Amino acid sequence: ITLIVATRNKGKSKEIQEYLQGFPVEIKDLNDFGPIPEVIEDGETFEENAYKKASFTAKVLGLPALADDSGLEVEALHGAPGVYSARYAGPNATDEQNNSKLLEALSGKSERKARFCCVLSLAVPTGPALTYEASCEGVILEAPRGTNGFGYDPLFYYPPMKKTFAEMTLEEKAQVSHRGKALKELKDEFDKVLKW
Ligand code: ITT
Repeated sequence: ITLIVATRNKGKSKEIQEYLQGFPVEIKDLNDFGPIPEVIEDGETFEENAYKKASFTAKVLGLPALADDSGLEVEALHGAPGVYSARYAGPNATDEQNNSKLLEALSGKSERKARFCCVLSLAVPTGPALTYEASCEGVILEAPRGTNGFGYDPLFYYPPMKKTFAEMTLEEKAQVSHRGKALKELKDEFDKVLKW
């Protein structure tokens, strides 16, 4: 079976493909295809956006598709950037620009608790989708640390491992991250997924 990972985010795709290694599926992501119309991510929740991306991709390509909608919820910012995490500093913002904007928004604040959320949606060309979700709690540092990962990883400190996500290896991050935990749920149900 071919499974499409419905993302153009290379950091995300790498984590998902690494995690699903050993699955009896051939994995491709959207960067393996030519131009495909973009899904408009205008949902108010991670779940809505994940479902939109997965079902649209499955329909357009005629193959099962797995989408990940994720983001960072910062307590002192009342849950922002949340579903807007990818474009926090603007429509085509880079990770660096988003991280700078986050540091600015939290400057002078001592309350720095945050949570990464991930919703995975697995869709087939026709029919309903399966949903898996998980989160991971941590703290936003005052300066970046580490060079691995992507997005907000250098600012997201995970106290139990005394490291930021950007200081972890891919394997370490997968064990504790929002995405790793959601993928584990999917993996645990893979027999069901295959029959379905
Ligand atoms: P696709 O929609 O093509 O999958 P995207 O980057 O636009 O790519 P999202 O809309 O789900 O994806 O945005 C998620 C953003 O949240 C992502 O761009 C990062 O800024 C942030 N994010 C999510 N998971 C993360 C992680 O594990 N580490 C760091 N940042 C993360």
